[in-house]
Amino acid sequence: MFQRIKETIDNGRKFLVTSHVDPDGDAVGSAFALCLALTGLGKDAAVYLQDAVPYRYRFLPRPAAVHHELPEDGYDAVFVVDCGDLRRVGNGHESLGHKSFLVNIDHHESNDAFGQINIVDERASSTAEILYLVLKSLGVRFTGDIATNLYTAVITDTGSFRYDNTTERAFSICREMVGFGVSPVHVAANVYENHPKERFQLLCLVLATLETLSDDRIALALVTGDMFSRTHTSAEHSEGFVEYLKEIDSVEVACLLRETAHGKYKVSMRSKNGVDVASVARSLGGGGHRKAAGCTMEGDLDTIKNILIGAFSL
Ligand SMILES: [Mn+2]
Repeated sequence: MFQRIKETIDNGRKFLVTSHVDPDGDAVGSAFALCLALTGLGKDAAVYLQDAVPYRYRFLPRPAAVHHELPEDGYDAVFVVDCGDLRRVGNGHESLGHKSFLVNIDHHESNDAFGQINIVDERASSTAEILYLVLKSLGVRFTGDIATNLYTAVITDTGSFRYDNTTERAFSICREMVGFGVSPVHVAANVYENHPKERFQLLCLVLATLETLSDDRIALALVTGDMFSRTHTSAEHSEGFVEYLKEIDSVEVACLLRETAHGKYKVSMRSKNGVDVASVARSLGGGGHRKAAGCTMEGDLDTIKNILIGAFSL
């Protein structure tokens, strides 16, 4: 299954690894791990991420070349990790789509197989889990740096082994990575206990907008540009807020609406039991996983709320 990836790497010299805008732990960890592995195989490799690495992932051991502007082409292949859709790469995705040989490694059910090689397994806990298997098949030596990236990717995408993508394999990969030198307490301290106090000032404003709908089965909260400026924060500080809404006992679906421009919102959705938020997100032009998905919506808030309530039919 991974033979074509091996041939691509064996026959190439220069590679680019990229992932999605607003990168999460799986995006950063997978991109860094793959780039470090390619470098370890003697290749010339670089990472391109449109957005800056969020503060909580800055401790991750990083490759020498991490770009936030798409570098000139000339790559033998571009690895796109953790992106269900090439547009999620952000700036430069069109030129990548036209000019490059793309290797798509992902675990989103909504992945549309945009690559020349597609390794997509929606049963994998994380892209890092698939990557682990790819790197094993390539005979990569797992350094402590690669292991820390893969471990962090798996724990963040499984919500620290709380979500239903938490499988025996997710645990066993993490166990193996600890064997390669990962310090779980070091990772947890950076990812979960390293927030600036401004995050909590922002959270106060966001929680003040909390409302529950459809007999308390839908929880909805709002983050506006004004809240970011009042608390001197940005989108990275609101990562994970939607998870708090899901902690309400009666809630089946949690939605966080983040204003990205006037009248434009990035909607993050999470579900607890049977509701498939990926299909709702897809019907609204977005994508994701059954229990964690997102889309972009435009218009006035009441209309958006009504569309969401109707779409979830709860
Ligand atoms: Mn992921």
